[in-house]
Amino acid sequence: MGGAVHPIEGDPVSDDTASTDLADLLELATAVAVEAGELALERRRAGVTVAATKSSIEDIVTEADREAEALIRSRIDAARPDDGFLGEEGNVAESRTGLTWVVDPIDGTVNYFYDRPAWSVSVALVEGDPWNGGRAVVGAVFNPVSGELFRASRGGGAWLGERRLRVNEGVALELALVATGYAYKAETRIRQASIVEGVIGKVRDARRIGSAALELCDVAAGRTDVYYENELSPWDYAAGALIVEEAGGRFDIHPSAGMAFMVAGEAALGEQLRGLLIELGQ
Ligand code: LIP
Repeated sequence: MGGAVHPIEGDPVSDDTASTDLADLLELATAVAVEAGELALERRRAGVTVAATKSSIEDIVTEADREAEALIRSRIDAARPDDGFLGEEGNVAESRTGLTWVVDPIDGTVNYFYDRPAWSVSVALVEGDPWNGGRAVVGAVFNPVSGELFRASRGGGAWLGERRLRVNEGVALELALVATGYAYKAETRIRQASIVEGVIGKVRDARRIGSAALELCDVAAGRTDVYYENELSPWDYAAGALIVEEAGGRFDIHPSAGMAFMVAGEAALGEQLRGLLIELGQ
């Protein structure tokens, strides 16, 4: 693993966190992300069907999503039974330590369903309320198809394998490669498309993976310059946001008269993009 890892400093939430070395927490996050990712890949190779839909007919869940989240939950409960848990597929537990594991067992579910090689397992440990200002202290994002494992600990840097990650700096908006994503509801996508129409002519180009966690890791790795999206949940971004921050970038969620949106990237570029999005009525 790359990078020194520091104990949780500052105002520890409890004696438990004060004495807990982030290295142990990061190792746990990594181990469960890789194990769940390997399980999901095995299920993908055997063939995948839709188990149910959620917010819309496009918002699908597979049995593998549920099985991977159950695996992660069982491993975390065995190792750290007093921590909270917030999983996309419904595993929720109150925290007794002030720490909550925030998990997307398969981020990029539609890509997974279509066997497109762009999906990931995202595991973060968040200090505070994941829905209201909580910040990850460790995070791991694993792409089982490519084998790429992105990791970060607060103060310990962001890593892809042994490579230290750094966001692109000094990029002007008009030369920025911008990533975004779209919601599951058609009426929201129509609004998002109108925003993209206003952005696309003012930047280098736009990209869309279909996994927020991988989009954030791409920003951290300098593969795109900046990423914005709205209607994401903590499980989509908790780990990737820490990876971006530890790569020298910012991750901000901006309230808006329209739809609140997040922006991730180098600070000055993120601010330029925020201004454009607000101007476009985001
Ligand atoms: C996905 C996000 C992606 C977004 C998709 C979807 P899921 O999460 O990672 O950024 O554009 O609409 O929300 O549902 O695959 O875990």
